[in-house]
Amino acid sequence: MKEKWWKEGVVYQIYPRSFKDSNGDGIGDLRGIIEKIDYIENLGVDIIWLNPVYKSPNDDNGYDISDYYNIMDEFGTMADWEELLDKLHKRGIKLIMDLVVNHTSDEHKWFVESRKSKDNPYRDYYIWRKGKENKEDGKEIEPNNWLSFFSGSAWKYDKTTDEYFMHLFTKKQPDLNWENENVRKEVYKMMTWWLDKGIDGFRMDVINLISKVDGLPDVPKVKGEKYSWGGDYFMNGPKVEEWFKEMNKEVLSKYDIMTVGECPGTTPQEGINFTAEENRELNMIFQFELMGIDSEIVKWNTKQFELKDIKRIIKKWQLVIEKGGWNSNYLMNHDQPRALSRFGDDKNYRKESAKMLATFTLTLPGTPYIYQGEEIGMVNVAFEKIDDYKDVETINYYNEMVFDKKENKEKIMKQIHQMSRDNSRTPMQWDDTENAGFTTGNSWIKLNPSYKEINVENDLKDENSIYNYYKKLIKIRKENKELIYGKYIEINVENEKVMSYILEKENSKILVVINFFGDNETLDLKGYEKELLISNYENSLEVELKPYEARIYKIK
Ligand code: ISL
Ligand code: CA
Repeated sequence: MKEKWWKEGVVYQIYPRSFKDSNGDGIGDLRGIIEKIDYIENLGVDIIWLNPVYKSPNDDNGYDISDYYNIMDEFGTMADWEELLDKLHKRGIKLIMDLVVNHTSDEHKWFVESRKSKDNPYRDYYIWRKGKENKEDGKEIEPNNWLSFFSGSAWKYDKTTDEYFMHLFTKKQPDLNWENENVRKEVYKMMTWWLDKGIDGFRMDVINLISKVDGLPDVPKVKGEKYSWGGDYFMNGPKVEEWFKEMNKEVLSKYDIMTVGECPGTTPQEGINFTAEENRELNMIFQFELMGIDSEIVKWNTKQFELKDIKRIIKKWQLVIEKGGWNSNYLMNHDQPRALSRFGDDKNYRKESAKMLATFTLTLPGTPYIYQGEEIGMVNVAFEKIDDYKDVETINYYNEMVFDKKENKEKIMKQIHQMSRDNSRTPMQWDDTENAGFTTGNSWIKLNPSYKEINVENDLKDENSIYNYYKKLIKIRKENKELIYGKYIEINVENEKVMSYILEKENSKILVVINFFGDNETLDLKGYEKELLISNYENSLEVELKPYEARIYKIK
């Protein structure tokens, strides 16, 4: 297997709005990140993925870009950004930027032009269609019945030209028309511009959505619903690989960079197609299978996850690596609830289960991603009032369920407490002073009151903190290349509570044992002559695993 820096590196994701505010306006910013470089470096991570910092009206917190070539005012200036890049590079930390090109903001100049008239040169930059006649009552309806990611139709009517434009996300995020060669050229030009500024790669937002099926047909109707999920018609569509290859040839292949494509709804076979080296497309993708193990049909309908699903998913995605591609491993990001609250126990075993989950993410083949706050065991928040939520997906969901569908408000708030994206977007908890040291002003979103106890300052002081455990794990990962390039061999497959696997590289082996739940378990490891590298408990017994206990051994 070829060695690559992006296989060996550990990624730390920064959501700038919530990381550190440097000027008291309540919004995290680039100078705030600069202030915290020591902190990041000390953790031992190698690569930063920065969520979008481009000009944006912030309908979807920066994922609605109105100018790809400039920095959002709230976040600072291009000079601040350049200083950040320079300072990171001086410490040997790489920076990958978010690339959001499935859609733009409706305030982007291309869209402002596009909506003006049917013969505008930018018209075809977006996906415009006429409405169609509803057979039942003869009234005009949307061009098709696709549901948007964030509730309601994926189309919006525009009076000026009496047509509809497609938006798979919010109404302020019109989808670009990748069929148009000029669109692709503009995107490649913009990517080149950023790469020439010295960045180290891209995290590509919903990049497997750029190719929609021909004719944009209706999806089979879900009974009682006006709009239905059309994923099959726009995920991994017919031209997606052709355009990945083109992008690679025109742009990516010219630089020593890393690319990770966010690809919801992707199978391992597609993962292989997108990432196998000889295909010259992407380096790795984010697949979503683990994010679905605790819900049914829609993310809001949650259920208890089962370890057998985790085992099955992890095993099956090893195929991607075996076939010459690469994986990425994450348990959360800015779109997901806090992993610790979701897959661990944030009340009785907060530290133990946070360390357990860290052990899992950092010992699987593939590149690991840590999301800000995960390294100190931050937990979900439960705001009482819907007004305290800022995320457009959450607010749209609440409105649809409570006002349109007359669902019980308490039930919906409970779902929001569990699954809202704002769970991961409350500000980083630096210390126990007012506003957790995040801002001296009014924070753009309320803080999680847990900051009195859970904060960076406490974790830095405590030798046995979650933060220091992450630090040790990262070091262990670097010192034991089996954890990066080793072959994944699952053992005790039938065990429904404990996950254990061996990573083998040239006859050298690492054994990982993880109790995923809050009960004591027994596991016979007598057959292995081994040395303990790390555990989340001080005194590990030979056969008994304590609640959420995780251990890494070197096999002799
Ligand atoms: O957030 C989700 C579920 O709660 C996902 O469905 C998410 O919308 C999907 O993974 C795409 O996410 C990305 O693109 C969105 C943006 O809102 C997300 O923040 C981004 O990560 C549109 O740009
Ligand atoms: Ca600020």
